[in-house]
Amino acid sequence: MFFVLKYVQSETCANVPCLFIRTMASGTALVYDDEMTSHKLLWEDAICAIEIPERLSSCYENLKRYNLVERCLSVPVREGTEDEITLVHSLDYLEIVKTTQKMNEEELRKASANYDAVFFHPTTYRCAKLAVGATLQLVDAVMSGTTRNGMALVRPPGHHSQRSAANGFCVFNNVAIAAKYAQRKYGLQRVLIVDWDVHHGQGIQYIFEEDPSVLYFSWHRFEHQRYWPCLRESNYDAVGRGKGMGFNINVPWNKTGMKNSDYLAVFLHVLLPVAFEFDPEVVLVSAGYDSGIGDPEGQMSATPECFAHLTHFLMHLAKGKLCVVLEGGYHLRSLSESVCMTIKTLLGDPLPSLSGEMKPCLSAVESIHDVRAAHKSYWKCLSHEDLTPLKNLSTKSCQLEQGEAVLTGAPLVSQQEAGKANSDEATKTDKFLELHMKEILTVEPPVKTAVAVPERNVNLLPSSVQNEKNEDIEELNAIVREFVKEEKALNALGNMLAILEKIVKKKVTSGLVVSQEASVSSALALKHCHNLRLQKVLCIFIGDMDMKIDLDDGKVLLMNICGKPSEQANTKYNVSLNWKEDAEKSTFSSALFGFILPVAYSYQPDLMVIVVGSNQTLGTNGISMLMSLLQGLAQSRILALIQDTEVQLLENITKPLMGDITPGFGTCTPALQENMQMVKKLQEQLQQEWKMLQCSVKVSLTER
Ligand code: X5A
Ligand code: ZN
Repeated sequence: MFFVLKYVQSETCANVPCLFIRTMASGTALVYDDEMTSHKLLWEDAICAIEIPERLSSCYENLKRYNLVERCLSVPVREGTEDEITLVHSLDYLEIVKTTQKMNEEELRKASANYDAVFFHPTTYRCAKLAVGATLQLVDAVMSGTTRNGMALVRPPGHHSQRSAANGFCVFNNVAIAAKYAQRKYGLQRVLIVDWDVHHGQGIQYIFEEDPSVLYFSWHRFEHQRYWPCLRESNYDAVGRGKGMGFNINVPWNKTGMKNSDYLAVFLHVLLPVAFEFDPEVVLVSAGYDSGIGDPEGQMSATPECFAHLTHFLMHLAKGKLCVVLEGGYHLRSLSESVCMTIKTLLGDPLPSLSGEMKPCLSAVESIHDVRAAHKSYWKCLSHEDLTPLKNLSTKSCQLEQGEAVLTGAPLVSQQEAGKANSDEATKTDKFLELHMKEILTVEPPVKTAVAVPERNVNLLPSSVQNEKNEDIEELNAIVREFVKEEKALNALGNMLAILEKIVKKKVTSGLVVSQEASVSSALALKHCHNLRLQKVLCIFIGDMDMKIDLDDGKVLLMNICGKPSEQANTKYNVSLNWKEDAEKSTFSSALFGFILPVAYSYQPDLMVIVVGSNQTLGTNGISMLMSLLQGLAQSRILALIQDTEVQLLENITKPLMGDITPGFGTCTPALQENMQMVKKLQEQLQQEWKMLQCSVKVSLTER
């Protein structure tokens, strides 16, 4: 038999035997200890009342409910040492925190009042040391290769605390200490910190402002400096200082209600291009979930699966070395569901589709525009843009007017009324989330890849796999017979349809087929998608291909990535991306983040068909990157069709399909002017059709 039908089993799925041995670091660490719930507020304080012990315990309970705890490697906490804490904090400050252990309530109140939005409890010092130690245990598990990634659930949080000050519920700066620790212990040159908490981690900014070895990214509710902590230096023009210029990225939100597409737009158009150019050796996340829906502080609208997508993107940096550390998050249900989505993604489960309209709001696009303008001279991936900030900051009235009230998120009504409104709001979100999670967490297939490759190419697959009995494909062969006459193609195409049906029926997640004539196979595959009533299929052709596709308006979106320019004009559902081969090889990220992913996320396909033909111009790196990042769409349902002349690419395609993190993409910088111009032109042409392309205000202001 010429073709072999196999299953390749990804190992991270529970209760399913694993058919091959992974050679790379794998697994997800979970660092948690309920001792960190002992730190609590002992007196009345409206501001601090939300930072409660249940924040931690409810996350852990929910992880147990989803059977996620048993799938993680449980890593014990420890105390951070004085040497570790003083990597960031002054000895004087450490001594002050130490003294709170022996204080009575009166003294604790006084000590707390020295800082903005902070409370001390007799166990605070112990818990804060555990929070530091838990974070460092996670860094060790990941950097030593014990696990690929992981999450630390800690209290108190850290990102607001400064060299000599507690601030905003934070005592020791867990993530900042982790960055310094990773650099010292593992000799790292480049650390990326992503702060998706809804507040600005000004503590982290201050600590690394002049340090180009730590890239700090934060988005935060800002409202033209009216939102806490109301700092001038939280705006987009704070880009770092001295040698650190360009290594501090602030994305201010000037409106509340930011939703999935706004967060996604910032990742695609700001963070990811820069992060892939920076090429970190580890990624630390200041993971606050007060940026999620229902949070009384954040007032934003991102739903739990949004955090799955954010996590997924970051998993492709630093060879997958990703340490997620809890910061804020005050709506218990929203917090705990979002934490579960984060950990499911770290474990390698397919992602639920991102819900909501895929169109960033004008205010978000303005922020993105401003940040890109502020950073264009520091990052090659932004340098081609002709951007200037929208408003002249020096004349902009972003300082508070005299006597103007500071908005804290609570409306200007009595405390009692506000409390009632808040709890009504919270209950509404509870109900919404109960339904929403049922909707997005439909039963998933075990993460499996079905493979049909010629026997002689089996050795090109990443690991030894077990043969499976061939399916009875007579019925499918009948369909094939209508399509092609040659008997010799019959079994190959029948096998392909068998795999396609398995994907659609959710028996497997993805499939890989080597084909003697990829263009014929893809035409048949798309025809069969139509038979199977699939609503939206994203089809990406890579390389020279003679396409034989009927475009059934809207049901197929065709992207053709080829070296030679096509004569055909671009339309909404048929786009040619003329990509010139580049000696540098690591340049495809600009097309990926600037065009392919924004369009793909705007379309929201049910299935993806990726066809690789001859003379592809992306390079192996480009193909790996594309395959990896497309996993976030269509719940990872991908059928990959490879022309048999291109089997040398098998490994680069199969590994991402199985959720393996490729051994690093290297620093991704745009080189060819032609390619950059082409991406820009396509953005301009299609940003009214595919709204996730919008990242500057020039065009959108007049045409929205
Ligand atoms: C870690 C965190 C928020 C403090 C808010 C004070 N802190 N108004 O989310
Ligand atoms: Zn926060």
